[in-house]
Amino acid sequence: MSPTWFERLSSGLSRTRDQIGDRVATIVGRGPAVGEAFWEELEETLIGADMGAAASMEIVAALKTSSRREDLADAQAVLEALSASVASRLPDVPDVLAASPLTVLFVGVNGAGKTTSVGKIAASAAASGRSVVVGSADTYRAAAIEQLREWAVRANVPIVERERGADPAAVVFDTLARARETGADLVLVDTAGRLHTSPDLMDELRKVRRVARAQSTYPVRSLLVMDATTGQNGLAQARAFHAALDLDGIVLTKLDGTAKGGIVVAIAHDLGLPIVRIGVGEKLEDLRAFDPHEFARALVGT
Ligand SMILES: Nc1nc2c(ncn2[C@@H]2O[C@H](COP(=O)(O)OP(=O)(O)O)[C@@H](O)[C@H]2O)c(=O)[nH]1
Ligand SMILES: [Mg+2]
Repeated sequence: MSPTWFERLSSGLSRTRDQIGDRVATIVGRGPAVGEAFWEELEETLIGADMGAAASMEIVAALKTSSRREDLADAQAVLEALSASVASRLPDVPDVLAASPLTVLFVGVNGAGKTTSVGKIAASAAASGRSVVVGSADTYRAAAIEQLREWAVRANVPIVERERGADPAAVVFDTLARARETGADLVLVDTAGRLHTSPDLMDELRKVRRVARAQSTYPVRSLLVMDATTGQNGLAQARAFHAALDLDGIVLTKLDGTAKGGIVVAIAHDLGLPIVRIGVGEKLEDLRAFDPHEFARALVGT
């Protein structure tokens, strides 16, 4: 039998979980006294998993006040309290992608997982009966057009593209025209990777979005695709993208390659944006909706 989503998620987060679990076992194992040193080390452990200093402090402070000493008698009790506290800090909101009709722009730096995420989301939406069109607005690299085409074929959804070097806004224009003709209810637009430090490229994205809004009555959402392995650096990028584009959510990829899965907590704390999808691998079935309780359990390991 192929592994369930929770098994894949857990396996993807194993490096983070091992790190948190081992540290908690060590610090609890040092003795029954849950003193200042214990709390300090717990906080360091959370910061080490990339939850961010502010969120880590808040979590530890909350655990400290809510728990009487005997409640945290063993590592298991600490992990359970931690899991509940993490889950309570993660946004539990309706799926941004469930809206219909909808146009979604996928933005982010190179290699974050934009093209594969568009492909995976297109495939699962089409499989669940939605009418999808994808637009290939990464016109900088011929390989990107090629790559999205492969996904579109696999997902059995129409793709709109132009030649390399074409104006991405023109691709979006065409894509929305196609969506209108075919009555598609979900339009997914891949864009070229760009650094948040490039004002010209940020302007280009704003233009793409303006055209998307002008060309159709579908609401337009902008999702940042972010590579979880980039940690706090990725978070700084996310802040800049959010400031420039007023994002609607995050697609967080590559949680399988990192011991820093706590970045989810930092994203929620610092950006307050919903995590729309999480990725734990390269396969189609490795990208799914985010569930705070499920995630906290897989992250902390209770
Ligand atoms: N391990 C892992 N690899 C991923 C994940 N998401 C995407 N990738 C890989 O990351 C690489 C870059 O992805 P791509 O979609 O081309 O990034 P883009 O430049 O943002 O369009 C590809 O090899 C993907 O298969 C993930 O969740 N886990
Ligand atoms: Mg790409």
